[in-house]
Amino acid sequence: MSCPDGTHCSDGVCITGDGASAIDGGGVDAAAAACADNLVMNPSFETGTSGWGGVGGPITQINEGHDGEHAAQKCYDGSDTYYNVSDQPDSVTQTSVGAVYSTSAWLRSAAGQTLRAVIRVKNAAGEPLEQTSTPIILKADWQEVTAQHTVEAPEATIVEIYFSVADPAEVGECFDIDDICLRPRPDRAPLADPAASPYPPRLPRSHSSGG
Ligand SMILES: [Ca+2]
Ligand SMILES: [Ca+2]
Repeated sequence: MSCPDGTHCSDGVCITGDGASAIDGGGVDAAAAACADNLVMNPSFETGTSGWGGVGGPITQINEGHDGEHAAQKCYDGSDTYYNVSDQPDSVTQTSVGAVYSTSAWLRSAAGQTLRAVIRVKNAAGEPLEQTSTPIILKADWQEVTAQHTVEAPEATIVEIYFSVADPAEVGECFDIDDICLRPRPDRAPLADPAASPYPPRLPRSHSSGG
């Protein structure tokens, strides 16, 4: 069934957005549905690039998207040794030990750069404490990259995400990004059910270690 603008279909009923994901009415419905608890403010760039910044060059809205009609493009201008797209301001301002976050985004670049998707945790002063990153080699077609991080530092306060090319090949290279998700996972560490673990299963230990 089809629903009016600003609503979406759920179990055959047209309902309005669920608060956190109802940023605007401009074509973010698919992304919102795929990332219901999204912590980022502007995940799909349908109305611009607000909520995103980064170093090493400008970020602009482009008229093609993985989700919707638009994405963001980041281009290297040589002003730093690397370039990235970073949430601005940082997406999470209060976290705690044991909290688990997952992020995902869709990226593309015909230049074939290696990019890292990073979840970084900082203290209240904004100093980095810990991070997890996933590398991806960009291609001309859209690809999804994901990363997950469990907060461990007692002074952890802020959580941010960024998507960074550490070794640009040349000034003027760019990558496109769209459909960004950051959400808390309900399964705070430690995970009780191995079958539900997002991590690869551990190799069985020696039987002699039992007791
Ligand atoms: Ca989009
Ligand atoms: Ca940031």
